[in-house]
Amino acid sequence: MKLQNCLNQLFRTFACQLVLGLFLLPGLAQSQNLLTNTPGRHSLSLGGSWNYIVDPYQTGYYNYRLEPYDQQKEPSTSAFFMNHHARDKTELVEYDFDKSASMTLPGDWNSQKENLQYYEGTVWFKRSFDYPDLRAGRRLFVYFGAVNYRAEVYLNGHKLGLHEGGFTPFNFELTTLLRPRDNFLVVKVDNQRFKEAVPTLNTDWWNYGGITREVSLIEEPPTFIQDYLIQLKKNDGNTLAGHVRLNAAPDGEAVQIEIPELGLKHQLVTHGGYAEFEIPAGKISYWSPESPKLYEVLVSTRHQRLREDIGFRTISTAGPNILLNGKSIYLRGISIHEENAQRGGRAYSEADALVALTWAKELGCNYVRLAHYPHNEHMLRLADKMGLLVWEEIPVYWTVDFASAAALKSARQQLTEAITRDKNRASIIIWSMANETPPSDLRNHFLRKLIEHSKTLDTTRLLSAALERHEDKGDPSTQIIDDAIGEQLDIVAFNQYIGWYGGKPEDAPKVKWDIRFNKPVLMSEFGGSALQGLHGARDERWTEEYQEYLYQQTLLMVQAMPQLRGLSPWILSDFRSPKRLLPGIQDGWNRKGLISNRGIKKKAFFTLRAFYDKMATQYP
Ligand code: GCB
Repeated sequence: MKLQNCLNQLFRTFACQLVLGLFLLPGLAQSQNLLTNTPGRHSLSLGGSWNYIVDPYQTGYYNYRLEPYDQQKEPSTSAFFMNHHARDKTELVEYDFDKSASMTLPGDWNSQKENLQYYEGTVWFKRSFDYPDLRAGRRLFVYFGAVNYRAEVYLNGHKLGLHEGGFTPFNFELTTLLRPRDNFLVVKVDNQRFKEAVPTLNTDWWNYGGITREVSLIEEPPTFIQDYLIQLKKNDGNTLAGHVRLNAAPDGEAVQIEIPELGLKHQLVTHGGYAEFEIPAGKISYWSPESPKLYEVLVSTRHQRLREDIGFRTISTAGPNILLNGKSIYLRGISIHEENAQRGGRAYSEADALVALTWAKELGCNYVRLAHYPHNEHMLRLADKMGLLVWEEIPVYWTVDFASAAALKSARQQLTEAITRDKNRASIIIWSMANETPPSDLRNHFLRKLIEHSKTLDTTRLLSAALERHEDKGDPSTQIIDDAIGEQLDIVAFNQYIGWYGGKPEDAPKVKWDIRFNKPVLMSEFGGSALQGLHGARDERWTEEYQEYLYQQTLLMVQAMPQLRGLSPWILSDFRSPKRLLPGIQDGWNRKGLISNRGIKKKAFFTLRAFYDKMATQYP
């Protein structure tokens, strides 16, 4: 009897692991399988109206013993992902997507529904669709631009996988579960903050929840082009280098790379679904902010052809200089959060991206810092077209749990997904690992792992992180930049708020800087808050005059810093932050924008613009 019990137990454990494996494996495997150049693929948007259920107790996920339904062999019809409807009048069913409210996706829930403004927790989304025409052998994927923070995705009652990280894309294959009609896709979204998440519990921005970027169905042939890289080789403006990866393929699959305008046609043959190449670039025109030249690139196999507009430029450093196509440049930048302040909520559309980048251009920028997480792909594609250099960042922000293996795993995954998605964008010159993280051995280890990891994914960009300065104990007028992680970075960037969080604006030009690296240096943030329309003396907090004066004084300091190769002041426009609570002034907004949440420019906008106009002529 004892033996029988033991065998039963063993069987249950095995069965449980098998079920867990079946449910979870696709999710774990997904980030290697990210489809890139999605705008160039055959796809169908699932944007529009989705039904949703707000579920703060996760009633649709756990039974009353708090056991997850999706880890049971035959999930109960009480599980919301079963999208069950009562078969007759006797059956008890306590949810109904079709009778629940709806919201428009992509979009966050906080800005769309007043009662969800502060909500952090689980919301279930459901959308039904038909897909009658999937030809034999073809494959179908569901692609999410981003879901904040944790997404569990189910089709027709079966789990496709799980994704964590609120600002990067992921996809799951649907093919075997698909029906011609009446499919139901259910997504459980949870934006609850937690310590080991990236970002962690504490941030200075709104934790917008939801399916915040586009959702689409992408159809592929049986053997398809998963991903490719095509950029100028590191430090070599005459060679195009990269690789093509098929989803899986026998050896010997032929791939063709074409750039018609350059008369370039190159044949590759895959080994294990993968091929690398180096091709003479010929008479190529380099991409730059002044001349953002993009070429039509075609990548094809006998099954499919993908097209994409790609620019080519080199980026490197020499001592304190940043060299774009071999020429020293000064980065006239601005930091940007991904928010449409006027409409309210997370920015998601190309039109949103155009508003922000047009403002940056008006400000005289040649560069933007996309803070504090990877932005929507629209931003990068537009930056490529408009000629803006880009700093892209992952949300390793402030007090991420550097001791946690789960946090490191998540940060690595977000970095992988960001670089995988954006590595062909000429605009991106910097991958940033972190923002204002407190130095310690654990932090250094964590960031080193990320630095090593990013080098395995892309060697052509410069690596940086927004660090902090500290005061010289013996001489308070001296500020030191010596964060040990700077040794591993190509560019040392630091944030400073002299005149706002400490001291007065007029202290700034008196500061002596002791920067202990022979590398290019960027001031990745400075600034102060002003309520647009509030006027007063230049020493009166919150007035436009205070902010203007702070910019004037900081820019005097900036001009006396010979190692500095650029700035990205904080920030283009006011943005929502639950930490900013001063009534009548902040009311839930961080007011450091140069433009208000109504789209009105503050005085400091023009101060910075005048400085950038001057820099553009001095440092063309
Ligand atoms: C910082 C942070 C940024 C904040 C900003 C502020 O140093 O990097 O996320 O929003 O300061 O306004 O205090």
